[in-house]
Amino acid sequence: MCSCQMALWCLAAYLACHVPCIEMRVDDLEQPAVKYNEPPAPPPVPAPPRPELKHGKCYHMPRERCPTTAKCARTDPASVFCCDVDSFRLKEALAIVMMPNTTNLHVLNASIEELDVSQAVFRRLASMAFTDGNIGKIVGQFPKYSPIACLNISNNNLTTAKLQPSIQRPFAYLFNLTVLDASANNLTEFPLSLVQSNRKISVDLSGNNYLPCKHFQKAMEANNNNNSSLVTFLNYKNTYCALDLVFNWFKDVKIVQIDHLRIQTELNVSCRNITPAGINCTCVPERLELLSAGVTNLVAVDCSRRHLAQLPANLPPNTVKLNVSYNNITSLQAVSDDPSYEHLRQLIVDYNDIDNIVELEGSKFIDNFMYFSISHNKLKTIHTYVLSNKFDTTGIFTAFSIGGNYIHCDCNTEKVLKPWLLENSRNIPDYRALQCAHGGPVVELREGDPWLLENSRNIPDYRALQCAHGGPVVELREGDVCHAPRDWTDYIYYIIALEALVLALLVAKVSYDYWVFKSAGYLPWPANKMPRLPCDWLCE
Ligand SMILES: *C1O[C@H](CO)[C@@H](O)[C@H](O)[C@H]1NC(C)=O
Ligand SMILES: *[C@@H]1O[C@H](CO)[C@@H](O)[C@H](O)[C@H]1NC(C)=O
Ligand SMILES: *[C@@H]1O[C@H](CO)[C@@H](O)[C@H](O)[C@H]1NC(C)=O
Ligand SMILES: *[C@@H]1O[C@H](CO)[C@@H](O)[C@H](O)[C@H]1NC(C)=O
Ligand SMILES: *[C@@H]1O[C@H](CO)[C@@H](O)[C@H](O)[C@H]1NC(C)=O
Ligand SMILES: *[C@@H]1O[C@H](CO)[C@@H](O)[C@H](O)[C@H]1NC(C)=O
Ligand SMILES: *[C@@H]1O[C@H](CO)[C@@H](O)[C@H](O)[C@H]1NC(C)=O
Ligand SMILES: *[C@@H]1O[C@H](CO)[C@@H](O)[C@H](O)[C@H]1NC(C)=O
Ligand SMILES: *[C@@H]1O[C@H](CO)[C@@H](O)[C@H](O)[C@H]1NC(C)=O
Ligand SMILES: *[C@@H]1O[C@H](CO)[C@@H](O)[C@H](O)[C@H]1NC(C)=O
Ligand SMILES: *[C@@H]1O[C@H](CO)[C@@H](O)[C@H](O)[C@H]1NC(C)=O
Ligand SMILES: *[C@@H]1O[C@H](CO)[C@@H](O)[C@H](O)[C@H]1NC(C)=O
Repeated sequence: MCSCQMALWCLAAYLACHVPCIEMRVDDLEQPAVKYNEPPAPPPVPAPPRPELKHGKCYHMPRERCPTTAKCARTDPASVFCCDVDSFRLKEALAIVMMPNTTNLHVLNASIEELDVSQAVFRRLASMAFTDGNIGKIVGQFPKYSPIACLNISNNNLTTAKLQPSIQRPFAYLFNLTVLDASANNLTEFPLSLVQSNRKISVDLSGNNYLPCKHFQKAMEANNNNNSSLVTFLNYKNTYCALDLVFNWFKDVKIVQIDHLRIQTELNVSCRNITPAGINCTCVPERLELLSAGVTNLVAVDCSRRHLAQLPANLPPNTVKLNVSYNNITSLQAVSDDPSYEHLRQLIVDYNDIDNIVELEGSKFIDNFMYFSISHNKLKTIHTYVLSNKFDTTGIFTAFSIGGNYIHCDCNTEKVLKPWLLENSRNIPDYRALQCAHGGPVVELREGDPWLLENSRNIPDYRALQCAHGGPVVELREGDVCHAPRDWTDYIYYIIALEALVLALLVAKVSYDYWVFKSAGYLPWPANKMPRLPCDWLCE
């Protein structure tokens, strides 16, 4: 670890313990700057009148006020301001200008290889600022009980490595520190020791984009007994943190604004409210979206592999993605019924036990979805009408995934579903993986055949009863599924033709018999062998 950095932090903490009223101290520091604005500095004012106080600011002078005659000058009895110095000149100038009662120091643009904070000249400072320079290293340790309340090391090209060669916790002794400005550097570690002393502190870490988010989260979670945060982030909006691999909430984003952490904390709370209770879904911000109402955090919820028998309810507000893969869910009804599903755009229910999508008919989800994956379920039919007009080429691209379902295939499947799949293949990337219910033994169907199993004792070769089809729906051939009905109709035609033929023969025979009877006077066989019937009398 960087001992230099730690030393600084220790020093800050050390100083902090000596000042009871921090705010007052900071106010005192501000006052000199205001006084300086009056051009002629008349004899020191006896009791400082304390004009406007800038809370959370160290003694700080702009470049225009740089001393012209020397490197350092007193701007008021308690404050010293230096500009454009190197280590040697700084030492020299401070030796002259620092008084025992000097409590404020601002050094602008110091080019120093090693800044030793343990020097006696800094011992009495309550406000110490080394800004807008280039500091090679910060060494030494602030003395025990240092009164420093405000420390500004902004914009010095500092890295964590430069902060801590020798001492582990640089700010450990800064017990009176209430403001730390380490902005515009390149620190990679957060001064966590600052938040371990149970004191309130304001820190500005903006412009250090490589500080791990984990550290910020810890600092944000640090509360005193009163549940108010110990750490206030100055320049909050411009403070960013880096997500490392473990803290992998925001997938494609490396550097995020720290407000995302607060959002995540709130999200964790609503995530725990998902029912059934205790299923430990994880909820992450999916992305920000500008809506008319302002910026909205869209949420992705993952409840996969939770042994759920039904869809979870009471999702966090603005849930747009839900992953409930690998559960035992049988129904999609909640998607239509539960109001917390109304913003859903992506639903992943792979590897469940759902047997139809009819429950989604007319739901908001069907109108809105961009991705719906229901692969490896127990769908028996694809009710394509539920998805009518969904895959129009206009509008947002929509993907639907249904592979790994073993549906019941018949002629209708071949005539309706197969063309539908082919037509929408762009939107159904895995359309080739939609299967007809197994060819192969009926009893090895996913559901089996209960009747067959029940009566297996009486049907010794029950295992040999085969299903007709198997294989991808798109490879169904008309001949496989539609031949039975066609045979039947063909047969009907044969029968009709045969009947017509028989009728014609009959008519011909009767006509022939009549002609023979009329001309020869006898009836040919078999008419002459037929018994006389009552109606025959009528004929004669
Ligand atoms: C540090 O602050 C405490 C109160 O917070 C105060 O009593 C003490 O005098 C301060 N220490 C110094 C050295 O100013
Ligand atoms: C620290 O110094 C920077 C750069 O000069 C300045 O912008 C900032 O306001 C100072 N911070 C505090 C807390 O005084
Ligand atoms: C600080 O000390 C100097 C000389 O020791 C003195 O002139 C000045 O009045 C003192 N200032 C205050 C505010 O006490
Ligand atoms: C900072 O000080 C160095 C000398 O120490 C000087 O060369 C440089 O110009 C100064 N930078 C600015 C911005 O004035
Ligand atoms: C910042 O420090 C590095 C060394 O750590 C140095 O190479 C670089 O020139 C410095 N940048 C500036 C702007 O001084
Ligand atoms: C800041 O630190 C990061 C990581 O350590 C490094 O990649 C980057 O170049 C540094 N930036 C500057 C300006 O030194
Ligand atoms: C909690 O905060 C309130 C006001 O915000 C304050 O009156 C009270 O003393 C605090 N309690 C503790 C234990 O800090
Ligand atoms: C802090 O405590 C107050 C009551 O003391 C409570 O109303 C508030 O919700 C709490 N805040 C957090 C963030 O827990
Ligand atoms: C949110 O909860 C997850 C565990 O589900 C935890 O790892 C993470 O640290 C929490 N984040 C915040 C900001 O509380
Ligand atoms: C959820 O997490 C809690 C504690 O982390 C654990 O006790 C519980 O068993 C988990 N529940 C499930 C369903 O994993
Ligand atoms: C859904 O969850 C499963 C299991 O955790 C995972 O393998 C899959 O990649 C997730 N799918 C999406 C689209 O996030
Ligand atoms: C859920 O399904 C798995 C296999 O898919 C099975 O092992 C498990 O027993 C089922 N759980 C319940 C509660 O049905």
